[in-house]
Amino acid sequence: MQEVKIKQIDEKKISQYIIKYTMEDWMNIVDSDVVIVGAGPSGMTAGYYLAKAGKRVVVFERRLSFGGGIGGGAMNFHKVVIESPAEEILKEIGVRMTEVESGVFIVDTAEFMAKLGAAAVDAGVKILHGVTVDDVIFREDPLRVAGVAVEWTSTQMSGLHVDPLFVSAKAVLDATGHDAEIISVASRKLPELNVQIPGEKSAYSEIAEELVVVNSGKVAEGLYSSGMATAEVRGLPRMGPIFGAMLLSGRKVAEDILRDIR
Ligand code: 48F
Repeated sequence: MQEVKIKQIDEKKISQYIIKYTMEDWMNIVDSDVVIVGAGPSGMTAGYYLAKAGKRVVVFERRLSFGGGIGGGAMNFHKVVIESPAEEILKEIGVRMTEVESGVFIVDTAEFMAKLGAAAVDAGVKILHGVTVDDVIFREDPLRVAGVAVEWTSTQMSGLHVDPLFVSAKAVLDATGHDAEIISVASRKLPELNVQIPGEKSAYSEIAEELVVVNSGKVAEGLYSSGMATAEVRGLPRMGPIFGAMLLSGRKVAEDILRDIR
């Protein structure tokens, strides 16, 4: 067997490197162009297009994984359905698909998550895991959302009273899925934003997909929704394990944000 000579590193140097480079990243992250909350399909797609256009984008994800609802597929089956024209996006990032009828594709959930995450990271998106966003920052004259408050997910789970850190941004995207957590907290704490939340309706996949895409976009100045957060905020039906609209709504909201923060 070939001898393998492994470089030896002192424990304190391991710590020093991690701390130094983490803090360097955070010094930039606290002043981002766009904060995206949630590394699900719509959030990562939005991040991919925003970073490709040169914006400084951070995604805060509560969990230690990418993909949000992709991994669970439908009832844990490892396939989801994608419909035209969303396959354009998957082709662009190299996801293999089987066309099961004209304009309808089936994909593997693990490949979908891994390649979407890799595409976003390669485009320049910073994805931070284990971070929960629990509030927004706002400014008056004109009234707008100007960033978010972040906390470690583990701190939140512990129930300890720890104040968050703040991250400023020109745009905040709520890509948190069915609960629209960021828009919900903003509408509750800032009634002057005048955002009502009718709540998501039961399933009607045929119409829900298009409705989610066209309704994704600005909710208030500086605050945007994509994916299932849009269904919650606009009172639209759910659609289950068909994911075309998640990708297309991410692309659509990225285009809207690029127009607004140019
Ligand atoms: O739910 P999720 O996948 O959002 P999406 O992009 O896609 C929805 C589909 O997965 C599926 C569907 C499609 O037909 O119905 O449900 O709308 O991903 C949302 C991500 O946001 C994270 C959460 O852990 C998940 O990975 N998240 C939620 N709230 C917070 C958060 C928060 N407050 N801070 C940080 N991350």
